Amino acid sequence: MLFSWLPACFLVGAVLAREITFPPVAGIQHPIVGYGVDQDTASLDISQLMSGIATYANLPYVHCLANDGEEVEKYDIAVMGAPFDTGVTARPGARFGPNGIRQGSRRMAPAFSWSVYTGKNVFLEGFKVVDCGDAPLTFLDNTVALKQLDKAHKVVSARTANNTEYSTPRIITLGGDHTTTLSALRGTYDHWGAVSVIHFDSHLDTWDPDVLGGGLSHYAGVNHGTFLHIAHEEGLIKNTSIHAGIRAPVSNPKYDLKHDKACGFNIITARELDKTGTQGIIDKLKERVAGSKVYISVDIDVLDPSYAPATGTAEVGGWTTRELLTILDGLEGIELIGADVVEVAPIYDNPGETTVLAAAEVAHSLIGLMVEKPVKSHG
Ligand SMILES: [Mn+2]
Repeated sequence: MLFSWLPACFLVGAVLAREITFPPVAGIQHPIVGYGVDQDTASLDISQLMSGIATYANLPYVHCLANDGEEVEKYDIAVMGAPFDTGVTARPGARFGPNGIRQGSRRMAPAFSWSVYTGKNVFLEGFKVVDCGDAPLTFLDNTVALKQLDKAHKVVSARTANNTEYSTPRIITLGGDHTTTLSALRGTYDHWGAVSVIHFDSHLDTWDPDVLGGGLSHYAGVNHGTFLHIAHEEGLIKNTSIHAGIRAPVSNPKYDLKHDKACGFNIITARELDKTGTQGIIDKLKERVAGSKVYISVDIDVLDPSYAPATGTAEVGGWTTRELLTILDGLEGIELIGADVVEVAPIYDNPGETTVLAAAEVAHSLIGLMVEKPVKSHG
């Protein structure tokens, strides 16, 4: 009885298979799924997700770095790659991070992004999110490369946003090694002044350049372990900043920790999560940055190497991807003016793409925080 309908089913299938009607070429080779979907009736041909050029989450590509005078499509949140990895102290390879993260996001698209947790679709909340491609950075001279990245941030954030009420676009940078955050903070300073940084990382990254590399030359002192010291020195960040997920050893317990505090940071260690749960971490982060504008930097090495093996300076004993996403989403309501996910070096990933999938979802969470709380710039 149970199987009596099966032959009929096969018959229908066979007939349908003979009557395939191909869609027009534009339908087969749809460049980007992007926007233009009707929120109520949005349907998606999922075969389109893997076609065309890979942008982050199949978002439209916009030439945000076009020359003066060229017309540029407007946007509110810009995803921009920073292919730079010559400021690392361990494994290189993060210059391929931006495209790795895009690859990790190929199954994401505005038409397929309603959250089962919130019921919302962050891409369809009135703020236009686009992919600007990568900033052009030389790999032959770090000083020049970082100046190029400074400029890219200034150009992309200086355009008038698509939303009429909130006129300054916000940027999510796909790293790149962690040095790239320095350029992002120089960019946000122009529009929002000094900000609190929530820094997800296994390492402090506030090392004094005289201790980490700078003894050799000034050039060597600007690297992925010192950029927060430099950001503090340049007055870009507030003394209400905080690290989360710290577990890597320090070289001098007295000096390094005192110096970290002087740079404006409190520390949440990785194991604190075992005691307080994710909500305890969320509460502590929110309390620390209350009343200030916030920049979130996510070094993917905050995750345990079992969840993110493809990174420059892996440290065991970290958080799970679910824990990190719960904490990020729990920060809803903060005034997020810029963010990044960095230190993704795809060459060390596994065939399951564990790291780039995690990084893509981290960026998705960061976009969600931006959309939930629009922020007006001061000029
Ligand atoms: Mn870092």
